[in-house]
Amino acid sequence: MNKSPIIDPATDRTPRIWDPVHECMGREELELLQMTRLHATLERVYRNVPCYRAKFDAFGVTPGDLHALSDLAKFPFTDKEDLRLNYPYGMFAVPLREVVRIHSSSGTTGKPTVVGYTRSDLQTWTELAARFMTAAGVTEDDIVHIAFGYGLFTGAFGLHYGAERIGASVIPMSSGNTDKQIMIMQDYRSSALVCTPSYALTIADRMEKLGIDPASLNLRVGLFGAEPWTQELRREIETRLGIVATDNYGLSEVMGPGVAGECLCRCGMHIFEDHFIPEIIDPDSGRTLPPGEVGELVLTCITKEAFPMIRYRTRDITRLDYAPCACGRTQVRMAKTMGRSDDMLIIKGVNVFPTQIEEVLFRIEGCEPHYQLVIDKVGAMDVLEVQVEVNERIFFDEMKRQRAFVDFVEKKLASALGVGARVKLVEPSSIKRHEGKAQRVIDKRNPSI
Ligand code: DLL
Repeated sequence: MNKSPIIDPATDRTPRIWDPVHECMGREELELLQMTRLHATLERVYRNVPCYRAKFDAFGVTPGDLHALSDLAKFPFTDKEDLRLNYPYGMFAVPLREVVRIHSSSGTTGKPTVVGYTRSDLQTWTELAARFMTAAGVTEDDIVHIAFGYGLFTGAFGLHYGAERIGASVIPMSSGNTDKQIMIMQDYRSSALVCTPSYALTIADRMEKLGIDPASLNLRVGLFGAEPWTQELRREIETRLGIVATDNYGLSEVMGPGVAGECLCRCGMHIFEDHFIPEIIDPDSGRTLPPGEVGELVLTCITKEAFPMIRYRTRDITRLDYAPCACGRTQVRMAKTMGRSDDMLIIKGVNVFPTQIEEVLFRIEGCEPHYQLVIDKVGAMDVLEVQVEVNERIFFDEMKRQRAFVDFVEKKLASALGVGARVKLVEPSSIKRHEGKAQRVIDKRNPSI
């Protein structure tokens, strides 16, 4: 069944496909399956979740109006506000008695989002995590080091059960204490590292400081996700840790990790369309955009029992690619996210994503991959300051050379962003490091962010 022509560079083997029946399904057959599952889900939420019934009624639609997949666009969106209004359990589609696990998402403001899983939901989640981890090259021979925090966050548990399902040996390390992480990696011969890409970089920095050669470790692959990161950061991590770095995507409201993941072609993350229907919309008008356009990802769960989201607005900006993938999987690929529509900075009327800044900084020799953005107002004018660490070689004593370097970086940023930014060079290791998701933006115009 495995038609994959590619070779895992880390193991020199042809990678497996965990569930070829579903991952390599023809589009027609997949759409039939989606239609059946979608119809059943709409019926169930209309019957069991008062919020969905009220929203569908207000829109003048019922599950009976679904005659084709394109009819999904007739149904209303769901967003964080619906979850907030129905906090904590109001959106559950089964009685609490049937819920066996509760997680919650790290909200930036207000109450967190509460999500639940039935026993069957947990099985699905485990299978999907096994799918994307297998796609990244993880096998039963791996020692999977999980450096996500265990707790309400879905990251650690999601990948933990996926790795066990594959038959790998799992180290439930949790987050923090970087020196201990490194010691365990050395002593237990960890081969797969699971964390945020920014924490992988923190580990690489610390190893460098401690004089530990990554080649002396057994690490070969990284499974990184939970925050936006660029191809430039991927290359940096790969070079510094000597691994293949893969991306995986998910969100608590929809499942946690296991919504989408990269295969070793690393040209986008396959969305598991037999469980989630993706759409791309214009975030301002809500209009559905044609395939290939950049916009906000909207996801509909079609197999979840406890907490099925219908047309959930993820706020993540990406594009979908339906072209065949060399790995043999047929499921659509989503591009690395550019950021979130609500993380998008509007500087003097120009839309700027932090990842655009990261791309520029990473290409400049001398800039370290640690930066922070501070936005403020001077009078009525927005001012964006990019604080970036520079390596010791470049932290010139000579003012003139330092000024020339700052001018150079400012010019590069202005041409990439279409708006000016002030650059402030800061000393190595002076920007705060994060063990989980990095927080790179300080917006002084809006103190709640
Ligand atoms: O971050 C789930 C997860 C855990 C995914 C571990 C992957 C690995 P939340 O805390 O609810 O859930 O945050 C979800 O994180 O809407 C995106 O904005 C962002 N995000 C998650 N994965 C990626 C990724 C988990 N690979 C929010 N690239 C999402 C970019 C990501 N952003």
